[in-house]
Amino acid sequence: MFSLVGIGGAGCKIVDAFYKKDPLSSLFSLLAPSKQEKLKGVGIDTSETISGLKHLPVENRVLIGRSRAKGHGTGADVELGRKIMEEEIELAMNAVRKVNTEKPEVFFVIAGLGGGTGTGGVPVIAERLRKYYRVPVVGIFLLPSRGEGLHYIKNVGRYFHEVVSKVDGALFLDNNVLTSRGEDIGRSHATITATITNFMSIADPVLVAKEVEGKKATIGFMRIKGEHMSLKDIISRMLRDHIYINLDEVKPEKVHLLINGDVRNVYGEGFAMEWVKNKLGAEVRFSSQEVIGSKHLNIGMIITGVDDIIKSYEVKEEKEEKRLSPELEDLLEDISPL
Ligand SMILES: Nc1nc2c(ncn2[C@@H]2O[C@H](COP(=O)(O)OP(=O)(O)OP(=O)(O)O)[C@@H](O)[C@H]2O)c(=O)[nH]1
Ligand SMILES: [Mg+2]
Repeated sequence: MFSLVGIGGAGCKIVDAFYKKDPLSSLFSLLAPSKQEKLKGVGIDTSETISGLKHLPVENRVLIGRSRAKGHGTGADVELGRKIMEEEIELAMNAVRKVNTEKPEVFFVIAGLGGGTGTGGVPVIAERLRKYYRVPVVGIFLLPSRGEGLHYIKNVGRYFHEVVSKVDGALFLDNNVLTSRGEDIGRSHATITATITNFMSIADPVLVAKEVEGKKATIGFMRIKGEHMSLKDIISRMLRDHIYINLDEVKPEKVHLLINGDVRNVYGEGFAMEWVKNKLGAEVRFSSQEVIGSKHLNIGMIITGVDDIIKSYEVKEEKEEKRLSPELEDLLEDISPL
């Protein structure tokens, strides 16, 4: 069993999406307890937009920083986001404790990096969750599109290492991958949110936590018709269309493919392993869950060792103040203030 904690606008929207009832799962709920019943999620934000969420039960939402942020968010002020979370950590933790009547095996803390509430709040709450529950806390972090402005990018560069240091493993999905292909930011948000909820619907959370322990990673998901298909074709399609970090910037160490469906239709394991080794320099592992007769294959991927994504955020700090020439400095020293 896993539990979700969403922080800031992005984190809350994604937790909300987990609670969306899809018609198929409510059909299955006649046979098995519905996914929603087992789902444990809390959304924490400094913005009133939290009251506009569609699916997350109201008692699972926490508005923090009423007096400092006045319900308008922090305006990408990370130090303010941190301060608010520190001041109201008990309010946030109480909501988490109330929702999690049983101790979960893994926590997923979800936030967009670059804004103030998520970037400032994650280190504070992740640390508390780890201490209190003593289970792995995995981060799911969304990265900003370049079009959102330099301030967001700088915030990522500045706070990246701190945020990552407070979780047991971190998954990154970058909005910039989709916007640089011409998608608008709204579509990018929707696609990445669906990737996360779909991936989690087929992945074992304990396995994910083990796989990414101490690492930086990304995830992908796709659903294809379950016709005869080579593993190499599946992997190359996934890498081309459904992975949301720039693979040219990183040196992955391992690719783990999770296949759920009628796996008798899939072939070519050895060739696929060779192909990935040559293309990415990464090892490949496969796990499958056989669902005989299923018309679709649900495919998930975990790519670990994407540490270099931070490199493109390491923007130089403000240019050093221009030094005055020594002659001018002497001259200024001579002019005594009035
Ligand atoms: N993938 C995805 N990214 C999102 C979504 N919503 C926001 N983001 C991204 O998350 C980053 C941070 O934005 P927010 O979550 O709105 O920021 P915040 O944590 O609320 O911080 P403040 O509003 O500044 O206090 C931005 O780069 C957004 O593009 C979403 O639904 N999906
Ligand atoms: Mg916000």
